[in-house]
Amino acid sequence: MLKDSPYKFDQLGKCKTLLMLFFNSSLRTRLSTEKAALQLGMDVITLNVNDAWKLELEDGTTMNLDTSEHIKEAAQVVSQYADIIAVRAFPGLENRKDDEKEIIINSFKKYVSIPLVNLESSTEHPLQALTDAITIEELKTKKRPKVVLSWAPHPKALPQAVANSFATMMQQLDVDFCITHPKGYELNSQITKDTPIHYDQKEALKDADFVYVKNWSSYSDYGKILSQDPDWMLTQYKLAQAKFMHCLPVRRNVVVTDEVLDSEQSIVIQQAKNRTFAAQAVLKELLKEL
Ligand code: AN0
Ligand code: CP
Repeated sequence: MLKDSPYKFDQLGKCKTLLMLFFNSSLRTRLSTEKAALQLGMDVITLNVNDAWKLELEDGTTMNLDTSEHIKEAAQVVSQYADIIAVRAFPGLENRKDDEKEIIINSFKKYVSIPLVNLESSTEHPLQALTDAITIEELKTKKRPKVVLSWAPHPKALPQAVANSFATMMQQLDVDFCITHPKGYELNSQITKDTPIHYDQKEALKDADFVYVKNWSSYSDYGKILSQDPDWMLTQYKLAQAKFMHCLPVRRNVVVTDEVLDSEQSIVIQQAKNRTFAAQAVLKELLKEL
């Protein structure tokens, strides 16, 4: 409905401000969420937090080193400038317990009373998962499609957030869902639950309708790169007749071949387009409550 009439609710956000805070880089999340807010008639303020004062996250510290301002004040201050706040804060990938505390997102939760939107935190990327669900729903040609989440190699250690949220979302849809990755790349079992896991990628990809490719670093050997095996790169042969999905940004010829990305079977551009409508659906619900 929002896709057909993007401006249908352009009065809902009138005189309301969305404040977006980015602790990390973004192309899609930043622009699609801004577009979503504008389509709802909101004003948008965006800050790259690294341009502001360096924030102290821990409680009770003596701040005589390089942090200038505590998140306690910063969160309360900035929330006075907005009606909805949205935050992106990636994990450090050094200490699992620290990352799972979601200290940045949870500090905002603790110190502000306005609605808070997660633009990818240490462990979750919910707006991406909502987008992915919308895209599968739009393009499926059978009632219960087979969806495979496949790990792929990457030169940098990446978070598990996208994979976690995608798995959580697929468990809620009427799809035949499985995950494939090399040994040692098991995601948090509290998230994967009883989702089938295959260590043989070819077996997992058999008869797939949608193949969602994503790299993540090890969860058990936390934040480590255990394999860069190019055999796990997605090729046209392995994709067969399936549609190719990725959240982007993607490294060509490392994660997936040019041939797949440039083919008609790649739906990554449509996926990125749907980011706007996923964000808009969420903001619309939040605005209704204000
Ligand atoms: C990030 C990640 O893997 O979580 C963001 C993806 C949306 N990717 C990179 O840092 C390359
Ligand atoms: N997919 C995604 O979240 O992209 P960005 O990191 O560019 O926002």
